[in-house]
Amino acid sequence: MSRPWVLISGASSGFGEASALQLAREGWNLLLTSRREARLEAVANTCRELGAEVHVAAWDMRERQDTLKGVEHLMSRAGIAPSQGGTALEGLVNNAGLAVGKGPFDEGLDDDWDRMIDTNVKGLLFLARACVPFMTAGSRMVNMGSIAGKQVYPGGNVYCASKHAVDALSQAMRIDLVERGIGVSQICPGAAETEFSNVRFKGDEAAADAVYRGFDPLVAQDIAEAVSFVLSRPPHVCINDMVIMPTAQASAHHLHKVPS
Ligand code: NDP
Ligand code: 8X3
Repeated sequence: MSRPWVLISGASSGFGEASALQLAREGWNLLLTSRREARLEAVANTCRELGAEVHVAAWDMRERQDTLKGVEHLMSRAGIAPSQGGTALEGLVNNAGLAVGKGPFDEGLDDDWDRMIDTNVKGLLFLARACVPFMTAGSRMVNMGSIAGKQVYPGGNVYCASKHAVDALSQAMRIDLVERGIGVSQICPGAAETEFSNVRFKGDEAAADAVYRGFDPLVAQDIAEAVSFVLSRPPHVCINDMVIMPTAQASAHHLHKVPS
């Protein structure tokens, strides 16, 4: 049997990179995207060593035309053309996203708000819409939500709003795609140590490190295994929503930290 194809956004680091490696090990072929091409190529080469066929394309998901062109390019490289009786895209991991800044909304910066809303909400929509024509009954979409899409916390305002939008869109997409047999899942992690906080705090490594000090956070591999679980359910099963937290984090507001 030929290996199924999955497209992963945000594959240059964190959850996306770990998911690419996990799925390559499990027999998937990969289409990888993000903005940093050299990082994508490095991930792709490791996945190829694991036996996967891999194609990469770098673009900024905030650009709708680039997203459309990027998806068409990747589908053509992989020979994915279900409308012509060809193979289909069996998985989409809509993972790229970011937080930028943390503080009261009335001190928020326009550029930070634009980056979060344009990437986490509109970018996710652009990619999903571009990929659906290449999916068929049995294909699955996995949207990367967050505990920030279930609860809000101090200083999280716009990031939380963007992830609440992902929560709403995941439910709406599930409704819109049910008659086509395409399953839509959402994974909502709590605190996970990736490049997320380095991006949020704009390269302030001390601030980023402090987020994860005093407890055992999730690591990218924890989420990669959840992505793999969701994608590998039998055709009649759809995991609608999965909230995954570090054991030390009981909610967005309750993090048990032990001073070192
Ligand atoms: P990382 O910063 O490690 O990864 C984010 C990925 O998104 C990178 O590959 C980045 O690639 C890509 N990306 C960001 N902006 C764009 C853009 N405009 N166009 C294309 N790609 C983009 O963080 P995580 O792995 O932690 O984050 C992945 C997802 O998980 C995000 O949606 C995040 O909100 C969510 N999340 C993270 C949690 C955490 O605690 N870490 C918890 C809950 C959810 P590049 O820079 O190369 O473009
Ligand atoms: C990332 C987790 O709690 O920093 O989505 O918002 S949190």
